[in-house]
Amino acid sequence: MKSIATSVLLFVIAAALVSVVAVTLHTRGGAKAGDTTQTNVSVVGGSQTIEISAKGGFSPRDVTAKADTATTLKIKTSGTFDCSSSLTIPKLGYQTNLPPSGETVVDVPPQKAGSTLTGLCSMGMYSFTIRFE
Ligand SMILES: [Cu+2]
Repeated sequence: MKSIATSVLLFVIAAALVSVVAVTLHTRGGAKAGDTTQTNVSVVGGSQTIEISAKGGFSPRDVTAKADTATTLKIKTSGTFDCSSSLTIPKLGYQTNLPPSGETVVDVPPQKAGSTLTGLCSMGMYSFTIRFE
């Protein structure tokens, strides 16, 4: 009898763990779907601002933005001491060392539809890409 009770208990614990994992995966899926709504791109008065955070890489890594629009890139750092603080945007001939914490503004001239702009850490290990449509 005792062993049956133990088996039931183990089954209940296993079921609980499985549902926790399922909920966690589902929540992650939701967060990914949220990324595509692009909360980091805002368009105000004919120009757009794109926010990207740099710490252990860049986030978000894939951004879709409006073509033919003056663009302000805001790179946010917060306790960033890894190499993602060394940012280059080859297409713009831009290179800077981001402060450990703060906001760095990069003015990006209007880009053609279908073009992309890629930012890299100094070693090319981390990157982000903005697609203009
Ligand atoms: Cu790097």
